[in-house]
Amino acid sequence: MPDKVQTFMDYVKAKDPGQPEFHQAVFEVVNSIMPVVEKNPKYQRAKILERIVEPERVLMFRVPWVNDKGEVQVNRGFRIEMNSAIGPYKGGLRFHPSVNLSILKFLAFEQVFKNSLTTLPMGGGKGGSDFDPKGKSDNEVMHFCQSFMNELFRHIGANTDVPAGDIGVGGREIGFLFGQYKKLRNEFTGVLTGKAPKWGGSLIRPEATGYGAVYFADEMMKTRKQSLNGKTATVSGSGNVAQYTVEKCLDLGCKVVTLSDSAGTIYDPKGIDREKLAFVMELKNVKRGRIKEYADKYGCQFLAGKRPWAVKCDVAFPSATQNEVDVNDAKELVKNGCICVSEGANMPSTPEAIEVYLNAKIMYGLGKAANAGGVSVSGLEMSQNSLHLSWTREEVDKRLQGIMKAIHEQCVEHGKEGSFINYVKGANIAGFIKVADSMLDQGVV
Ligand code: NDP
Ligand code: 2IT
Repeated sequence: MPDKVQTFMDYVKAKDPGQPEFHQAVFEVVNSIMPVVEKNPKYQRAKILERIVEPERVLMFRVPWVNDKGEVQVNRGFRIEMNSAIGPYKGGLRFHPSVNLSILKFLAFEQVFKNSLTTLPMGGGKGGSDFDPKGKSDNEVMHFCQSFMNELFRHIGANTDVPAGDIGVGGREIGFLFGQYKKLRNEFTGVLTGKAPKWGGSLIRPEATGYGAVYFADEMMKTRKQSLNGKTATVSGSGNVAQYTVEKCLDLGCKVVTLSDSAGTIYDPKGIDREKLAFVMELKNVKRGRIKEYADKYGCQFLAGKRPWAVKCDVAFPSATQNEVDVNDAKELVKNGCICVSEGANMPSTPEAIEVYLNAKIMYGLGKAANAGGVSVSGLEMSQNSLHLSWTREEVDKRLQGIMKAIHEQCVEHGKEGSFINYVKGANIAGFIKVADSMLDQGVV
């Protein structure tokens, strides 16, 4: 590790010990951008690095609610308002028992650079709770969401901070959160994205992250005169991002052979076709069941407790959670002939796994570039809300494709190393420069 990066990481770790995911996310960015900072004394004088790792505001609050048995439950709510240099704080809410300050700070930090790459005016934020929606009734989820919003509402707004979904937060939760916000504020505004199209949501928002990750993979493949058509892909997760990754792969003639959840992986060598995908969507979004039921129904293998990375593929789409691809998984992927990794999830690859991809010179699209389609269409939802109109599917999809192309171009511009494109470097530098220059313009605030 270069000296300057080491010194800065020592500073971050001393200030916030016990936040390993946050340190990991900061390291990845700082390792890419240090040469830019060293060449630009203006960033050093303005202490841009020291300021950019310090959230503008961190909110933590009690979320009490009553379950169906009449018992009082207490969860913890968070919102990290990381950076508003280029627009209102924007980013999802995660409901998962593992949620803590370190995880949300890493996600908020990533979001700052991701949102900068989208070309849209959005700052970075993230929030959520250690609430576990698994096994809860709709009624319990509603009461939890209402209590969560009873505190969050005073900190957010269509021009201040605009939350959306992430793990454990989909259309159902956004509906309950929006209903409570509207009741408390007595105003109907675009304060959340991922709303249903009937009441202000954008078409293609549910599809956008998965579609975008596939569009990004397609852009990467084009740089080597290849395409996804006829290729085999592995996908992890079986939630929102994974489902629409499969759908767009099918559109482009790419066969997907795996899906997973925290209990294991299904391996379907014949490929997940549209009928099987419809089964997965019903299973996961309506029945809220486990992916093993796919293996039971279609008579394929269930790899209990395993991730998909030992399955041979040309392209991998990690779409579940952080650090789900470790160094051994990455070696296995490369050994089995994988030529492209496009991350639907946030920070799914460990730093050591990323080194494996870069050394093997495979195409590696990191999350903040490859999964930016979701927040991009959230940005388009904000635009439509401001205009009080809604665009067609075709219009939104066309804009999404244009944005994914623009993100890819920025990565090429800043990440070219001879004939190789280092997307890590490209995305981090491009994302950073816009935010850093905006911070300079706005003075020491
Ligand atoms: P969902 O809640 O819809 O699905 C999450 C999926 O990942 C489930 O299959 C879940 O399995 C699995 N998963 C979650 N946590 C773990 C874990 N600790 N170990 C193993 N599997 C796990 O979430 P999304 O699809 O929305 O999000 C997936 C990823 O994509 C996240 O990293 C998120 O941050 C990222 N992302 C999401 C965007 C969006 O628009 N929704 C935008 C950009 C990125 P199980 O049911 O067993 O928990
Ligand atoms: O990680 C992400 O980009 C998201 N969860 C989506 C954020 C958003 O505001 O749509």
